[in-house]
Amino acid sequence: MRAGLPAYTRRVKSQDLLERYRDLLADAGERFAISLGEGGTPLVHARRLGDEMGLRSLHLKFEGMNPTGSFKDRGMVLAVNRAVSAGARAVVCASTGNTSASAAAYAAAAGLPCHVILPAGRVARGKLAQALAAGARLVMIDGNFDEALTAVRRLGEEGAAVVVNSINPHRLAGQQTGAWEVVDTLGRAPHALALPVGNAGNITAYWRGFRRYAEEGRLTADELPRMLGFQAEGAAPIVLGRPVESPETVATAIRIGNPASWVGATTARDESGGVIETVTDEEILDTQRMIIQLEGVFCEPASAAAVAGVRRLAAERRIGPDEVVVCVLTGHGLKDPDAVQADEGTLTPIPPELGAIREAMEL
Ligand code: AN7
Repeated sequence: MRAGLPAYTRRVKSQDLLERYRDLLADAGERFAISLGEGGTPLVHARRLGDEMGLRSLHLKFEGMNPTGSFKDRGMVLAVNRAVSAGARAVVCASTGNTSASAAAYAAAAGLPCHVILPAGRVARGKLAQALAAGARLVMIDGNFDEALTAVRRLGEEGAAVVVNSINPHRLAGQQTGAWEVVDTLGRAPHALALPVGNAGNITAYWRGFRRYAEEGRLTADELPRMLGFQAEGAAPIVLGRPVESPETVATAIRIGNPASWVGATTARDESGGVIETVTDEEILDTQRMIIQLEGVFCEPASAAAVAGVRRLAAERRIGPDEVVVCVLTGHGLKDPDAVQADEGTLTPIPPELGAIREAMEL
């Protein structure tokens, strides 16, 4: 801090994510002008959910607690800071929703225009509201995420704007912090780490993060976790071994048919002795409800895919009851209110009379 400036004039405080991991992320003397307080998300020991699944040490890394409600903020903060340093005039991304919400917020904080290319009709309402509210310039295409990303790559090559999708290396660099926080909080690496796989950037970044900690001597090589990735059955290119032309799933965040970090994901799986498998939409929604009703943690459908996968592996005894397992809950449930499946009560009004209310409450 410069002498004479009161502390509150500093936007980035020492506990902020990029400062906490400065030794692993920053160039010498690099200044980070922008932070929204990303990272430092809760790691919840899920005792009731774990009991239900036969796991004694199940933990939920609740990434919905990031400033824009998803894990994307960890990488976006670094990508946008560096775009600003490089003199960018605008940023652009393709998105199934969360990347656009994050890009819009960080670009707003940086005073940069933000363009987002979205698949029409398939972006959850909360995510769309976030991008609109932040003043992003929305372009809806009559196509899917993969087609939007293809266009964005071209726009980036033409120099129209800096691409802040995960093909921007600063995104995955920043997302390694998720792995580092898990190790720092647990005091060790888990035996297994599960996450949903869409464009496959996050599984790539987590594995890179664990490997980096091993190189730094903060973990030993035999402490590295098995990486468990889960795709939705209707959008499972990596599991099938070929791109899916028309991906479909209720978990719109991971409705992706040709992931950009495909090789990163299979490398993480193979080097760690892990798996990438599918879960059905029904398992996803059922597990989303279990997580909130047993733990009070509300995540979006895509995030529940990771827990649904772990649930299946635990039932099949492919994960042992005493293994330390972390599931990354990548996004907040409030992002996608339309996906909520209620099984109790009714939204149909009744007369405001005690008798009728008692009856409705089944007292
Ligand atoms: C909640 O916002 O691809 O495998 O454009 O929003 O790293 O792609 C979102 C992906 C998981 C998959 N969970 O992560 C986008 C986008 C949530 C997500 C994923 C996404 P990657």
